[in-house]
Amino acid sequence: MEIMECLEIYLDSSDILVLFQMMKFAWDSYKRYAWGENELRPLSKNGNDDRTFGGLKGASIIDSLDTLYIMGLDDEYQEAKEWVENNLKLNVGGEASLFEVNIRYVGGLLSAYYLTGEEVFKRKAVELGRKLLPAFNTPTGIPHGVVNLAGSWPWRAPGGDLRRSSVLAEVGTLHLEFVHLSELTKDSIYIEKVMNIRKHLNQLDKPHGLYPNALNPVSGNWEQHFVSIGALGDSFYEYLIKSYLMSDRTDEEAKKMYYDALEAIDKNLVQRSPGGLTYVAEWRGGVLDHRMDHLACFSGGMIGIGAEHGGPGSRQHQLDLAANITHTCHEAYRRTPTMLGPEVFRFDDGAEATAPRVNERHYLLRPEVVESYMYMWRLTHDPKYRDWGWEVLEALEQHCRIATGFSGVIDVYSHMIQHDNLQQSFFLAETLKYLYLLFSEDDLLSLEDWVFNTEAHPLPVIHRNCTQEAEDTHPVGLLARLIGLL
Ligand code: DMJ
Repeated sequence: MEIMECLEIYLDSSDILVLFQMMKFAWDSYKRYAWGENELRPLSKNGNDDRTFGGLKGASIIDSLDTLYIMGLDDEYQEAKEWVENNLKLNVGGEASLFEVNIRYVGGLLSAYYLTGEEVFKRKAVELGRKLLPAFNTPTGIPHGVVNLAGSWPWRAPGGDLRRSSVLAEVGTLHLEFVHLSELTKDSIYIEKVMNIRKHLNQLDKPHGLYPNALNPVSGNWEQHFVSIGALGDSFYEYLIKSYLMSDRTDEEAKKMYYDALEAIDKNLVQRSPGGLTYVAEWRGGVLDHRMDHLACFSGGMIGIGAEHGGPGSRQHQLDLAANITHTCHEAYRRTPTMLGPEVFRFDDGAEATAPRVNERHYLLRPEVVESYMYMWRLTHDPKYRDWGWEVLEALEQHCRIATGFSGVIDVYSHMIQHDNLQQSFFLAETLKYLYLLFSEDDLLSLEDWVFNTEAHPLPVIHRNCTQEAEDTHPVGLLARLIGLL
């Protein structure tokens, strides 16, 4: 079904209308106080000018394009599109996070292009993608975390210091977007860059089959043995299974790397608390740290979507694991008076999915828990996932909504709410989108036809029958060949 056809049906639902209004309120607030800036600071009523994006502006606009479009917020989508046409300047000269620019800007523009067919989004995505290539000019081709958008870039970090470590989640979260950049430009350079990273990671020795979170872009070796599916590791695993799914299930190498990694995680990191909660601990040189980041809660959904393809022997086990992790993340929310989850929750010294440390109690409007609810709902249709999503929606309205926008909160355990003064762009890209999809029909962005990048920007599955005509020259054929060669 066409997306716009779907909308007419879905807009009858009152759950959907609430989400529609929340998105409109977040958008209108950003527009009123921070238009063109990266993010809204709702308490101070101005824009957030952090340098993560190297001087690029309008992160909230790019991150919102597809959400506005699928929600049918037509006027707002038009405003966003016009801003991209007239104001998105890519000739900036700052140092940007390769990962953040890729997932938010390149991913957001690609997704907007695939949903709407508007050439401007494709043109900007490709232009920006090209500007990211100097990051790969290292002795190993493992990119730096930081790229100078002005152009040529040596492999030394700013100030001449060697930037020693590249981060697993950062180097491993380029694949989906880069495959599509090659697909659109018919230039294999993007695929070659990310296949080189994968090949390198695949052939490294791994302690107990686990991937450490940091590697050296000069030597290509692991920097230390810290393993986590939360911060620094998370979306590397996500992009393996999604690369397989986005390739119409032909990318066997990604598939194997994903299931091997998951097996090692299951064996070494997955734990059960005394109270019966399943969680994924972190691993520091062989010693377990019994904590989970909020970020790690995406893994319920990831393991869920992968369960189908891991073979009949593991399917039920992986579905149970996905459901159990999602349940634990719900508990982390349910055990706070605000019904919002903390940034880190622990399972030691008597803690059970709670945050004893004061500096780990914030909620930044993050999406990972509702992301897993959405996937688990689509996979099981168990109504509890919609109930849990509704709880989050109510908590957002009660505690995060202020007169001038949405804001994160500093302590989810306190009845005296203090706001952090930031409406993160991923709140519009991910949190509200996943909630909207949770309450929509399954064929709105069907999981058969779309994969979501790690910023929730949908990218189409590259169906095999679209690739057969010109297999020798077409980038997807080329991808297939590169995979075959490795
Ligand atoms: C988002 O930018 C992405 O989901 C990323 O993978 C992790 N962090 C934020 C949201 O929490």
